Amino acid sequence: MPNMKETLAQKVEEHRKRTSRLINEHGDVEIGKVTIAQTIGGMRGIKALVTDISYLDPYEGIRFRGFTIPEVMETLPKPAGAEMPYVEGFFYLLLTGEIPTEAEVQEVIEEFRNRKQVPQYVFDLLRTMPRDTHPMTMFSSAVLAMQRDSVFAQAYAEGQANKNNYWEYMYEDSLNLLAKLPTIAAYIYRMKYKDDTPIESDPNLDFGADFAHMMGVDAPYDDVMRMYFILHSDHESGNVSAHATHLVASALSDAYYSLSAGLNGLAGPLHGLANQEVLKWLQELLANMGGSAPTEEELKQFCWDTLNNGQVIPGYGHAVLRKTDPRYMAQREFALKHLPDDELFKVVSMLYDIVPDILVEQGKAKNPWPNVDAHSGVIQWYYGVKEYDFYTVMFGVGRALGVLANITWARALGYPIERPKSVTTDMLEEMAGIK
Ligand code: CMX
Repeated sequence: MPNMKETLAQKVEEHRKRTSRLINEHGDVEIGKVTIAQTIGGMRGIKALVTDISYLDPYEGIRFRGFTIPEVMETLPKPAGAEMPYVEGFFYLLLTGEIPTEAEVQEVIEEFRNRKQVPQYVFDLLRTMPRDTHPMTMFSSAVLAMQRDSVFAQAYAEGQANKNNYWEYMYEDSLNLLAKLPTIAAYIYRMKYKDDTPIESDPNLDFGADFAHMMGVDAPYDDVMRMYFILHSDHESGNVSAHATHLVASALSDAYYSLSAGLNGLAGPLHGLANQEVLKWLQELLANMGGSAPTEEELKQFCWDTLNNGQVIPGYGHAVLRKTDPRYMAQREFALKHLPDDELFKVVSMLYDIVPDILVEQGKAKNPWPNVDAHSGVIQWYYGVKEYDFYTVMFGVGRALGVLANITWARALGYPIERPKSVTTDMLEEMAGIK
């Protein structure tokens, strides 16, 4: 049975022919036009990136390697008694495009087990940082610090790496990194919020279960985290964390530099930090109600107050999606099953009925529906992880699965350094015929 790397190598070989053919024989085919609004407006909708790992349809939502979220949850192998699939098997799917067998998943688990030892200097570094440092700063710094161990950087410096084998070093770095991320994230959590009482990794547990164990939270939190990591993994290449990772990697920076850059982008309130913002906002809302359950009218008023204050309603809207995020729906289904009577979940459900109409009435947001961040914090809160400024770190662990698979493929297909062209405002005015 070929292992994950051998399977990937075969896929890479086949795929390279498709990419070369497109560039060499059809490189001049036009696939779109660019307007002034797109150039000024964050490049929305410009088709300028290629990825086969996930595709985001505005109305259907995300597909991972062609599979919808329910199909992923249904099809991938699961640990005995678990509702959610192994994260390792999901990573196999992202990387190779194939649904792994149980034996193939076990091999990936073994790969991660062999690579999960976090160097002591990472813990030392984290301990030197002021404890009130944002956990995303700690997480990103830890990833960056491990750059000294990059096998790509070393091979490149020693002249061993060439365009044909770059991806193999990127693959090694990506696996080395991924295997360590749950331990680093949980260490930050226990150090910062749980009186500095880190819990050792259990080598017999899978990615999701070991993270839950190191967080010190009982089942079914292992399933919560398998679901969480899978749902947050990938959302095409144009979102800030994926694109930042890809952009930095395009300069032949290694996986450590690249992922750290992506995490820094994820830490922005319009992106990953929104899940922290949602919980903060919900807590303010409840505090405003004096702790009692809010009525529909009170919720509407709070939403309008937020908007009239010039703030966004966190967890709602999206740059690409034009319907309720299926990642929101997957978490809602989980909540309906496991925490239907939770007070916070009830408020979140009420907001789902109220906010879209308000955003439509306000008339600004192109998508009034909830995104993934509107729901993830509520489930964490229910299971006792109430330190909401930690939530984006967990998003980052999940996002690493997608972006590291992507930059491994980008290296394999020889995607070049990114360098879009800029224009001046004068030029745009001339093109618009107003100058
Ligand atoms: N509440 C209030 N106003 C919103 C809004 C929301 N939830 N979503 C969009 N708008 C506003 C925008 O701020 C913008 O206003 P201005 O014209 O005054 O600048 C206008 O509607 C048009 O924006 P858009 O084209 O619909 O949205 P963008 O593609 O520019 O931005 C996003 C997308 C997600 C940043 C935006 O919807 C937003 O800020 N949402 C709240 C934050 C959030 O939930 N982010 C998480 C997204 C998922 C993730 O990456 O994790």
